[in-house]
Amino acid sequence: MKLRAVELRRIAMPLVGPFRTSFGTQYERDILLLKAITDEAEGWGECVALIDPMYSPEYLASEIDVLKRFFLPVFAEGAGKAALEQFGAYAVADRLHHFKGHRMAKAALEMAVLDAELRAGRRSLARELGGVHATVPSGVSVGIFESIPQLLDVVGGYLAEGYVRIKLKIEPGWDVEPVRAVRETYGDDVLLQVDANTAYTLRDARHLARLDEFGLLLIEQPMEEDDVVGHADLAKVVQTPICLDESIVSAQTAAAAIRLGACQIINIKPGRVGGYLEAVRIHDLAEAHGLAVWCGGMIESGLGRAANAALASLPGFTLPGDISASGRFYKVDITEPFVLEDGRIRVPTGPGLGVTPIPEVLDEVTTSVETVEL
Ligand code: OSB
Ligand code: MG
Repeated sequence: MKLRAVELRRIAMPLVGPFRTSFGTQYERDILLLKAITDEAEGWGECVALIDPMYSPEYLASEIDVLKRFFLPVFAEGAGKAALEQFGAYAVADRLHHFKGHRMAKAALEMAVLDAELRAGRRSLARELGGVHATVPSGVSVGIFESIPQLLDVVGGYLAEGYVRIKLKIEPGWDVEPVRAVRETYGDDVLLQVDANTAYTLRDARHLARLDEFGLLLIEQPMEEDDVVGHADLAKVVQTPICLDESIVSAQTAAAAIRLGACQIINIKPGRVGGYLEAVRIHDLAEAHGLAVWCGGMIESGLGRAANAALASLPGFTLPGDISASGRFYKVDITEPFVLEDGRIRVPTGPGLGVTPIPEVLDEVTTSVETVEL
């Protein structure tokens, strides 16, 4: 396959409501989409970087810059171009490995090339990655609210919609009481977990152990991303299984975290780890070690949501992911919306991602487009 050009498109989509986490509040999602234009087909990539470097060091403008300045030129000529022609999507991570970080940009480019290749070969992403399920269970991530009654209302609404797992965002001052309230109101059968997005330190270990009585599935990334050893220490104090998100940026960091006993569960986000192909490696590694994994979310549009559903259909994804219906975040999605069916999301079966942006909707949310010829 010959990569002729890559279109970089920024879109802005309003969220149905503010989404507050321990690192900030989002009202709108600004997303970079890549379209790989090849001699055989076009493919879509979605960059999950947020507008600010608050979740990870990456941010949208940095990813656009690194793509244009360093990554795309690699495939314009010489060995990079030849590798891409011979190995397709597998060449992307390999030829970009010597550039540090910016995994979300690498992942987006790999996703676009992979989608183009699969569309050309009429193979689905789920089939390509090793998926085995036609649908995946759908969990929902619930932000921090001003009051517990407000939170209970929102959680009740999601349960009524059929979500099979609730994840509560927590931070110091919003942890034990909201969890207790949800348990007391909705019962012990609700699959419930929490996500701190690095808001605590090891000094909070005793406090976090107070969550043990609520039978949570897991506590996600309680401490800083670099504090892998701290998570191993925390695991000795709290009974709730520890799940890492921000700390796991590659199969190598996953292997280290597993060896140290820093986590019993891994949240796999393809963007954070440099792409869907690396995500599969982490899935395989975790499976070999007997760890459960689940697919995280980055408030994706229908494109990223489609790819995440494909990934989550692999056999080691034994916990419900943050793959909610499009309507959880967006009134209008740029693709056919993903909907809940009995608490599950259908894995697309068409070529590549199996979904395509609806041109009129895409145009409406687009804030800029530029094309880099290769
Ligand atoms: O930590 O999982 C997270 C959204 C943005 C950045 C980080 C996270 C999240 C979520 C939302 O929790 C997950 C989703 O897309 O449903
Ligand atoms: Mg998280």
